[in-house]
Amino acid sequence: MARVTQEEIKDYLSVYFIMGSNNTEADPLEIIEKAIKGGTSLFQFREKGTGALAGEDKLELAARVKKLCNQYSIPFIINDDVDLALQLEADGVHIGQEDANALSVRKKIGGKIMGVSTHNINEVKQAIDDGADYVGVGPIYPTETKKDTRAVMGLDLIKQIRTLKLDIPVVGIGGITSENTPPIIQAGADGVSMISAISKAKDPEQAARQFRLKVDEGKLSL
Ligand code: 3NM
Repeated sequence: MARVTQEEIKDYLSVYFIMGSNNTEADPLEIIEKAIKGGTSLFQFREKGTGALAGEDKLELAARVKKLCNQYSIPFIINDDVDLALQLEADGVHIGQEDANALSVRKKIGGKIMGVSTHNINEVKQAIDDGADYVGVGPIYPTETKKDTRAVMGLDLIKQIRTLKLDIPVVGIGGITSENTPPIIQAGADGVSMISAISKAKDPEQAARQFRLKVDEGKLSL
């Protein structure tokens, strides 16, 4: 697979929805389809934490979600599980600092999209050296969804990346709602990622649409 261009990545990061089956009481496929209809630009399959599926069940759900993403032509990315991403021919993987080494992941996945979670400027520089296509920065705001996050960091790291003119697309994560999205884009992020603000929304399609509106407005105002 040819490497996706940086401009394409920036566009994909706009409304970056992440979910696993344990992030909703409803049918995950229904939530994801609504989120895509509302304007989700990339989906990450993150089957982690209490009640997460494993083995065949995880594989089966991932395959169905991949099909859905293909149907709507948005990239399908898998969290952490590089072997599953290769098996399903996903569009990419996202790894954290505690997951596999980014350089070895890049070698395994060739031109697929690789995102890396980062929490300070050294991790960002390392991710760039290792061949990341984008970095995730967070938690921007307090979150209830992931229990083992680092300290809440606000917008400082995003601003630092931009001040230093590091050449890497950036997406914010952690406690993000459509209401608190504008300052993240103003600070220089290319997009926002979220779990609960869409997965637990009464109307996931409308929730995604609000995010899209805020991100598009924010980017236009820069
Ligand atoms: N990673 P919500 S915060 C998966 O800080 C994840 O790296 C984080 O969920 C990080 O949008 C987080 O519901 C959870 O706050 C985001």
